Amino acid sequence: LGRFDWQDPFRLADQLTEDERMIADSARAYAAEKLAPRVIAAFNEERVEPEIFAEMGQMGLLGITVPEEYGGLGAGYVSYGLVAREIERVDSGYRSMMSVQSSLVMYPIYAYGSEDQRRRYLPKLASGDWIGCFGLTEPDAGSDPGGMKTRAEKTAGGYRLTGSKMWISNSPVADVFVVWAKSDAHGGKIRGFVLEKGVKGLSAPKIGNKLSLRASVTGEIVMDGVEVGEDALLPHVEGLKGPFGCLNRARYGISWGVLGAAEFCWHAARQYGLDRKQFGKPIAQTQLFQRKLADMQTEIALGLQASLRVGRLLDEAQGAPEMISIVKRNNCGKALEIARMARDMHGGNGISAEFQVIRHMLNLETVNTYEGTHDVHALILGRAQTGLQAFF
Ligand code: TGC
Ligand code: FAD
Repeated sequence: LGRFDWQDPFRLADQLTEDERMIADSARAYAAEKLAPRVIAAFNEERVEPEIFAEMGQMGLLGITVPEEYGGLGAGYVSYGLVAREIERVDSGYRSMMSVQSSLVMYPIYAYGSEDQRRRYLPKLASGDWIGCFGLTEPDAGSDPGGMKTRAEKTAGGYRLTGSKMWISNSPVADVFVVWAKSDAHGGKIRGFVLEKGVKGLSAPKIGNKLSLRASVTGEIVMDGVEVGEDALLPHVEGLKGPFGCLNRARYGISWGVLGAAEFCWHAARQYGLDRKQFGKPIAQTQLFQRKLADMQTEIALGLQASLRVGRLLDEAQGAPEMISIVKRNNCGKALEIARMARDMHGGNGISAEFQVIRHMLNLETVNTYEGTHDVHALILGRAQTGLQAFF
């Protein structure tokens, strides 16, 4: 008979390569030593710490799937998922910072950019010297990004961009803005542009008063007739498949990340149940408490196996967007339920910042919404099995 490790029921660790284990271990050590000690204050004070990008860059955690010649690690998607899991074990906001930079800024510049754009941006984004953001969502176009109003008009030397983006991670501290706009010169098709901080007409005001993801800064992107050269256009993609190609990668990473947050909550609830006595015995010695622990362990173990499978398929260029919708939707929804359960299992202490489970719970509300809401992914999967679109 095999051994059973309650923390790793299906022995995920045995299914990884030596390199993958090393990358996960170093991300875990960084997250525990550098991120965990500052997160409670950062969340409470809604304070973003841009130096985290440079720290992550030094650890090789930014753009790890990008080839080494552009500053990445040239690692696979399983490694990327393992890093997301370790960072989000501390906070979803920190994972957001990492995944926007990697999947939503470095990936499109690598996959859709010119050689000049790759050389100009990727090494500085990989080192964390430059911070990137990704502008797709608008005030009136969230789940339906095809309804965007931002326009790029042709000028003599390039384009003039006008419009505004809403709910953009990292934008107030960003140096590099990947934005999506309908381009008159391309028959109104959606095109990607790379803008740089400081260009006239570009601003990125912070959105305050968030009660979720407070350790990661979120803002608008306002483009008031921003003039850029032809070299700002991402030449190799057009249409919604441009931004969706990036979202596939980020959504997949999120499917691992949220399980890191869920594992934190599960372990915290277990320990709390062992320490806390009521009615003369540890609350972990009650049937209801143990059933909750069993549910948490089961959902996390199943979710991790599913994400590992999708990651292996992505590494073999066999991954499909619908597979990613299954793991993004399932793992976010399950992680949110687990965080809510862990909050309950901590009783009154569960609402204290010190015990951390309510912070994860609040963060996961955002993660369940961004990158395609739980229900939008249900509709993607419904369409894939019926052939009938139910979006409109
Ligand atoms: P639809 O007709 O389905 O597709 C339009 C075109 O796009 C292609 N496509 C994809 N390509 C690659 N990967 C995918 N996953 C793709 N999904 C669609 C499709 O083949 C088609 O191409 P073509 O060549 O035929 O034109 O488009 P639709 O307008 O009906 O959209 C449907 C829907 C609802 C699925 C889509 O709009 C959607 O997914 N909405 C959710 C929006 C979303 O996820 N926004 C995310 C914003 S970014 C963000 O949240 C970052 S947070 C990051 C952080 O802080 O960590
Ligand atoms: P809506 O689309 O208005 O949805 C509201 C509700 O209606 C949801 O429950 C949804 O499921 C439901 N709904 C919508 N359409 C349908 C339908 N057809 N059928 C049934 N139900 C439907 N965007 C970026 O571009 N870049 C970023 O970096 C970024 N970072 C973010 C960071 C944070 C903290 C947050 C909160 C959001 C971020 N977003 C970002 C935006 C995010 O992707 C959107 O919030 C998300 O796509 C949902 O869009 P919406 O908020 O407009 O909600």
